[in-house]
Amino acid sequence: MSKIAEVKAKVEAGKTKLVPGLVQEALDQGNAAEDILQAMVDSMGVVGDKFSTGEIFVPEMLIAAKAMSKGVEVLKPLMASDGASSLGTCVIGTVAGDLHDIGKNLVSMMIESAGFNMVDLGVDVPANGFVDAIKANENVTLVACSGLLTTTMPALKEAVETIKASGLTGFKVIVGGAPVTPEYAAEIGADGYAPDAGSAAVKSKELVTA
Ligand code: B12
Repeated sequence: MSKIAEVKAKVEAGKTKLVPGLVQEALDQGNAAEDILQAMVDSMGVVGDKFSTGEIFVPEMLIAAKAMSKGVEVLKPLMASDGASSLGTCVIGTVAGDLHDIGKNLVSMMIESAGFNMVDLGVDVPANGFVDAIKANENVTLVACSGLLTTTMPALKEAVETIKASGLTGFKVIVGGAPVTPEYAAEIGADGYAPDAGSAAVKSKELVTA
């Protein structure tokens, strides 16, 4: 089994203690950080499918997510920026009722590498939490809202509407997450949408420099 395949298998199995070492070994063997990350993202797809079919349950899903997060920690220094931020501050969070943060964390990492200072509000962020953070931080040029559940899509809508109704200006709002489509993003009044972390960075830069 290749080292990357081993990383994928151990993330799926939730081997939190083994994953960081395997990720490092995969890097040492010359594998690109992006390829290792993709293998772990693929693992989450497998885990989700197994959950759908009742083969595994929430605790297994949670432990696999923890294993992936540990692996991402090893990759982060290789993917994050050199600290030169010139595009302003980005406030990011997962909307109310939603506890999924792996995708949000990857998006945060990539937006940071595009040149933003990040203010991460974490998960289960009420709509007003975004508004409070825009007020509390200087030079907020971007607000990024993540939602992973079909049941929290209304919370995404509420977040965007509350931010827009706050009267605050000077920033753009980008949304994303597995159930979000470009059409839905436009419908709820977001300024931008991206399907994954890489394109989120490109879109974010485009939004604030346009
Ligand atoms: C891990 C996981 C969990 C973990 C989360 C741990 C954590 N720290 O994140 C735990 C165990 C907590 C969990 C709980 C639940 N989960 Co869950 N979970 C998953 C799983 C397996 C992986 C999610 C993930 O991390 N994917 C990998 C990342 C990299 O992908 P991503 O999140 O989609 O993010 C990418 C893009 O969407 C985008 N993106 C994301 N955010 C943003 C934001 C912006 C601004 C932009 C531009 C882009 C963007 O870029 C990201 C990177 O490329 C998915 C299955 C799946 N296939 O996704 C189910 C899944 C999302 N969960 C699901 C469900 C049902 C639940 C529960 C309701 C289960 C239950 N009965 O309790 C609870 C809900 C808890 C809650 N209130 O949030 C369903 C959702 C179904 C639906 N359509 O709504 C899924 C799809 C599983 C399934 N197949 O049924 N879950």
